[in-house]
Amino acid sequence: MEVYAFLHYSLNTYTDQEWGYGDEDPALFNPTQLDARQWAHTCKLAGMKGIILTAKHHCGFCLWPSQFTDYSVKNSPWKDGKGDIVRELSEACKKEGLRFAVYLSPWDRNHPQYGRDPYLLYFRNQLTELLTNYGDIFEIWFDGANGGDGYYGGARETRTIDRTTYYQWPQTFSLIRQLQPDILIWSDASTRGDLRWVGTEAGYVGETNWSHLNKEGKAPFRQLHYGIEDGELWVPGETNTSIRPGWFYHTSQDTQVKTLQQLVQTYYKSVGRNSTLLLNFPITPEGRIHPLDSIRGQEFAQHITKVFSHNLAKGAHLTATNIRNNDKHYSPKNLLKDNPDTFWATDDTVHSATLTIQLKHPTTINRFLVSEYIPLGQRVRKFTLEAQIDGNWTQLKDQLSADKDGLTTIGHKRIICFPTITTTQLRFTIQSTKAAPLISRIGLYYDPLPL
Ligand code: FUL
Repeated sequence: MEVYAFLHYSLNTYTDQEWGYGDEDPALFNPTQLDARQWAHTCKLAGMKGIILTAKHHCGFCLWPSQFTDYSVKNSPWKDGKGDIVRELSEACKKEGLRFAVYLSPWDRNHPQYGRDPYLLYFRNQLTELLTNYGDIFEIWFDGANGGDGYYGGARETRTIDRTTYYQWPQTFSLIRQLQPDILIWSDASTRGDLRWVGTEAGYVGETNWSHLNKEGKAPFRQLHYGIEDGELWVPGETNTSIRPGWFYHTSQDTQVKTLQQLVQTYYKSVGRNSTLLLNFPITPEGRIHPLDSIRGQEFAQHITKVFSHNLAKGAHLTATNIRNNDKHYSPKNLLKDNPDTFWATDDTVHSATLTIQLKHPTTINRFLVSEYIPLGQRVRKFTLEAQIDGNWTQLKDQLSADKDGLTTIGHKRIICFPTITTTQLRFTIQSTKAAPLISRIGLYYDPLPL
């Protein structure tokens, strides 16, 4: 899905907070222009394929009228307590052709039983409501922040839990998979989910980014950020970040919306590094995505579409040092087709190979895109990219990379950002791979926006 949206909305929106304590009055929740269609339409125009909504954040306030608590929209003045934001957004997403997903905070600073056994039943009841009543849910997001001080039904105390055991994740996961067999579970709990946090919320993943993790419990930063080359499980990275400094809306941050340049860099450092990008828009107290964020989101999508809709390698002559069985089925010609199901492959014994790209005319470029055929795994460890410049083969470096090892993993998509050059010939060399490389796509592009 490459790029999808996060929407943060709760009582925090009305108290100018990031984390509610759990005692905030539901009467504060009173949007005057709430329009889930505006959210969905804005995300669609921002090039997003789906939306994840904070159905319940740490404060415990529910954006749907859960039958298991009074701490929800049903006790707010909005629509006289008859509204359901999860319903409105799931329907708006359907209309826009977007997929829909939910964030449900395991930590609940309002619930009297949080930290004790009965809360688990409550948590699973809520999961069941969300995963039963709102159609297909593509992802469920379980925040890593868990336990601490809170209101807890008036107790106003600190409750710590063992986040690896308290939620009994194995049972909770099987309930989820039973209710929504195709769902992706985002979790950094002891039981592996289907997607992993990349260890930072600043909007970038490691240049080396394996989509694998191991089965063991909690992963340290290195493993989250770079993946594990020989990990047994397929757990791709999802890069989450906000278009503003905060996740929730604060008027004081209207001047700090990320610039187009920052968003494009974030794209290169996430989608361009074999990760998805989960970009957050905060909802305003009126119940809208702010015009500044909405316009920036559209500029971002338009920019990416403009740059990547013209593959300047189209029409190039491609030759490879090895083609699997010399069979045209695996020819490098596949690399310029729009068909993601075909690829260039080498013989099983060949683990290094060079592809030469002969362009028809001198061409000005500064981006190289390459994709592996992911259904058969992520394989490439190391590669180089060279261009003929003034009669010399010159190594092209990734300007956004701090990795001294040179160019490493590829995965679903890797975009190399190098300084602008004009050339007619390039060489893409796979130097090391875990098995015969299977490359499904290459592209050359020019992005006029400075990095
Ligand atoms: C964090 C939370 O504590 C933030 O409030 C936010 O929801 C972010 C996406 O995840 O861990």
